[in-house]
Amino acid sequence: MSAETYKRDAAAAALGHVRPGMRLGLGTGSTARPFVDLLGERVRAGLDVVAVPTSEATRAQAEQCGIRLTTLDETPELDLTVDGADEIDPNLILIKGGGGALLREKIVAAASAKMVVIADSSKWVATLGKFPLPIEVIPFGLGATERAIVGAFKATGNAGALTLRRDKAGHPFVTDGGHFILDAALGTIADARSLGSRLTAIPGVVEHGLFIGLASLAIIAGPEGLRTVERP
Ligand code: DER
Repeated sequence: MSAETYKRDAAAAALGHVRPGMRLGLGTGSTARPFVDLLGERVRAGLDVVAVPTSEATRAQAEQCGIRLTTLDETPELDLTVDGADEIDPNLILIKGGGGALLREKIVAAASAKMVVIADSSKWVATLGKFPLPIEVIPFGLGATERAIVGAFKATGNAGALTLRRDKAGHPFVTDGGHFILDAALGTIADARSLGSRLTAIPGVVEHGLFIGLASLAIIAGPEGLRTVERP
């Protein structure tokens, strides 16, 4: 079985948490995509939900699927967000942002009573950090912001190269919010909580890809089947 099949299995299981009338957050990426497709099938069969997409890509997909959309201005409290992740640790701390949507993903997850993270088993790790940590930054003052980020690494026992993410044409990758992304190859993340707090305190940092205390349930699909993990 392929990773794509496992992603779809996890997405299908997450659909079991959706109830009529719910206000949903729709994640972004290759695992969230089958969830949106499957939700669209239910909607076309009569399920009444309303949803906030976490990216322009998800908005376009959800519109095509016929899912009724809203915004956090109209609907500031959501019942459930379903999203993928780049890494998930046993405390359900996540690294997200591989697809560049971490800012809207975090805003939507934080506005939700519950976040369910869905993934194939390759995303489950004992220790976070093999996947480079995405950090969304304001283009103005990039050099100074990079320097401050390196300082935050040192202060929290972390180290690793920072790389400005680029698109296929070699230009800096620009997020839906008009920002850049720095990917931090830390290898292993020491003390995710204090690293997250230090990064948040840097003026040029818009958001970082550590999702701490947001996901309450993980649905992981792999060769051994499906398993669910609750946040300890
Ligand atoms: O960019 C993101 O945050 C995505 O949700 C990412 O975390 C998961 O993407 P994937 O499902 O394509 O691996």
